[in-house]
Amino acid sequence: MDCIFCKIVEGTIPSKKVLENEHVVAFHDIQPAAPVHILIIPKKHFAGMNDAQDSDWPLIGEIHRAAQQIAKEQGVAETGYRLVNNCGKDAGQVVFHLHYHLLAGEKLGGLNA
Ligand code: IU
Repeated sequence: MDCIFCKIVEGTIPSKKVLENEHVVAFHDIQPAAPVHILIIPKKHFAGMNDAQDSDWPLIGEIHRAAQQIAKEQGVAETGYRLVNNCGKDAGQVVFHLHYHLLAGEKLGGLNA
């Protein structure tokens, strides 16, 4: 399968990883949209949120737990952060391996801004 995020999981494409455990990898986005911009992905490949199976919900929970840990480690837990999943064309999803963006480090625009 030709998936760039699977290659990042395997390590065949380099990334600046901030967290890795049995199920989840997190790394710096190559085109940061905020001072802190980290992508959190499952090691298991699925294209996006629409493809999550019932058995995947614990894994989605693992991603949220990783986000909580990363926010603390990046020093943004108190100032605040946003966790975003883009699902499909209208949301602007361009990489079809499920991922969440953790954005922080400044006052974020958009929702409630
Ligand atoms: P999106 O939710 O699919 O739109 O986000 C994809 C993100 O993946 C986007 O912010 C890219 O900058 C980022 N990215 C990356 O960090 N490394 C890569 O090799 C590729 C995309 I391709």
